[in-house]
Amino acid sequence: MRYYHSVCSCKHAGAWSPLLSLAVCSVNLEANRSFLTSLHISTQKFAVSTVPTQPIEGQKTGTSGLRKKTKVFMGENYLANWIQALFNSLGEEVKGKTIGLGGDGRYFNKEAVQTILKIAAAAGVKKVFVGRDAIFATPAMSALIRRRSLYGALIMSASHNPGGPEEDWGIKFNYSSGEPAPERITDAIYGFTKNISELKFADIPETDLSQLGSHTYGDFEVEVIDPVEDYLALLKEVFDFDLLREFIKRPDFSVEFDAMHAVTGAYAGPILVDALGAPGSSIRNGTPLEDFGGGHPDPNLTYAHDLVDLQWSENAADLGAASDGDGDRNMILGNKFFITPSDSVAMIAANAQECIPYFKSGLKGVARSMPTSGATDRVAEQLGLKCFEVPTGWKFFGNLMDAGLCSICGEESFGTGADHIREKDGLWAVLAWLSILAYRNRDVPVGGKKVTVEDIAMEHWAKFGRNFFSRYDYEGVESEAANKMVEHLREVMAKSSPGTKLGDYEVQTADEFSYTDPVDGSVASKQGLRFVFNDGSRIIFRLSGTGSSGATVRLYIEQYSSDPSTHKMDAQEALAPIIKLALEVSQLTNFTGREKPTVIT
Ligand SMILES: *[C@@H]1O[C@H](CO)[C@@H](O)[C@H](O)[C@H]1NC(C)=O
Ligand SMILES: *[C@@H]1O[C@H](CO)[C@@H](O)[C@H](O)[C@H]1NC(C)=O
Ligand SMILES: *[C@@H]1O[C@H](CO)[C@@H](O)[C@H](O)[C@H]1NC(C)=O
Ligand SMILES: *[C@H]1O[C@H](CO)[C@@H](O)[C@H](O)[C@H]1NC(C)=O
Repeated sequence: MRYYHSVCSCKHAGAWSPLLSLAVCSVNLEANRSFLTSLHISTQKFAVSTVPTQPIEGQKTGTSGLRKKTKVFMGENYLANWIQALFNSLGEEVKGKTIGLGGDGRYFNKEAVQTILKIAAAAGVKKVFVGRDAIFATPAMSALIRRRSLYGALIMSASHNPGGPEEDWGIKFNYSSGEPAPERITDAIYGFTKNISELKFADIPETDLSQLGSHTYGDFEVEVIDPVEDYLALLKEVFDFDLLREFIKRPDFSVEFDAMHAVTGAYAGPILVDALGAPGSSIRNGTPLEDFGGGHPDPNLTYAHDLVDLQWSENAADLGAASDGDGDRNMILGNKFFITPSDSVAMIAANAQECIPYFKSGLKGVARSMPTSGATDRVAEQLGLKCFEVPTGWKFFGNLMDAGLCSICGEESFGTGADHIREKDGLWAVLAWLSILAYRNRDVPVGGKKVTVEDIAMEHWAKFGRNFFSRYDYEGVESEAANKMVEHLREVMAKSSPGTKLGDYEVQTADEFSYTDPVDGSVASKQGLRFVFNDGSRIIFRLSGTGSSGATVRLYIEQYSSDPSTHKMDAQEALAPIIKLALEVSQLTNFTGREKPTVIT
């Protein structure tokens, strides 16, 4: 149920105190009067309080917004300063516009909404769509922006970082109109945080976020909406819900989705259970909690251990899946079987045209981030599609999609997506896998021999070859040591012309990855050091976060094999020779003193 453009919101004010509703109504009556007397639409404003403030250090904003400890954000004016700086930098342009607002359900989101609404109203925003209970998954917000042509949206999330008063909080602004470039916006926000002197708050009451409905305060409107509705409508356009429903209700099929007490808990029920008919018991940790139940909502083999334990037990579901804090990433498991994110994007791409109605006229192209395995390239080659290799960061995919060059894309870091939106999309990936299973099993009678996740992977590898892949992270390496290792690698690369032998491998290219965006011509350089070998194997090094707390060295290793007799091998076993080579070539242990990685994915 939704109420559009209500003039007086008294009738939706049931949950407010009588005093508050009265205040709202009087504002609205005044709004009407001014409409009648001046014959101008929306000239009447609510009162605006100006509160002096001072710049606060450390509000440097990146393309993914601002992320700090929750306590820091809760400090006096900290959030308000940043929000004010954002609206200052948007200036006149944001006046009269509609934006979206929501988050991943973490602690402090609901409080933050009230502050943001007051500053947005004072800045001249016309309308804000807020998710009920301040909930909005990142991909669902992208869907909302596109379906309702919003000016932009604010998303409150610190992705997979833990939530709670002692943990993390974050906010980012997604600017949809594309101009000026996001970097220019983020620089401007930062600039304003450094010279900010006053905050402007509209004197409007707190909005009840627990009820759907529209609230009008003068010429400002807040509409509390169902955060699932637009997103679900979009998914229904992408997937064959009838096929999925028929499949899910089979007594010999089971799916298990772990929402990790994060935002997809609010989506899994309406989508998997209500719309697709999965039993309620197939969703675990399905209630979004402000502290994610004390967990780390990161869908990987370590943190989704509940699900992993289940999938390696006698009670394993046919498809096991998990999503992260804000709903943009995913992990896919079969019965005692892990689909690497690199394989997932390749397998979805290979099956998309047949199994997913949205792609029925074929794919426009595919893309992967540079460190992601080349499995997708093999699919593209056989299907005659263009495959783009881009730096890490979703905006590179977004550009390709806006230009109509890419339909499906993915990253090794558990991000998979398509051009129905401009973010990675966790539940989309789950429905994509369900679609493949449903389609492949459409003629298998109940009780017959089902095509499993593992079968799909084995068939895929038989057809395209297998790109064994693993990532080694060395966290907290001394920055200087890491830099020296990179210098050393650059020297090795300089000597590794095509045809050079490194151990048993013959170099095809050894370079530092640089990318020229085919759409806007921008250049991203120094995106990682790569050794690509003639047999399709690769060794890649990337360095991140060289700061006081040290750097993280990421080593990505990939071994290609077209020989089906190897395809059942354990990845670490298959990769052992090339890992050994990578460590020799880089002298990693010598430089960093590390015998073992901190994490192996
Ligand atoms: C504050 O910083 C912004 C962004 O750098 C700049 O555009 C603006 O002119 C500055 N305002 C004042 C009063 O210095
Ligand atoms: C690595 O250690 C070995 C043995 O200590 C030494 O001979 C070699 O020079 C070192 N290499 C580098 C690059 O530091
Ligand atoms: C899983 O995610 C956590 C939290 O982001 C990370 O610290 C850990 O290294 C990851 N583990 C694996 C196996 O990727
Ligand atoms: C914001 O979202 C829109 C719609 O999904 C997308 O087109 C745009 O690229 C996004 N912008 C950024 C900076 O993420």
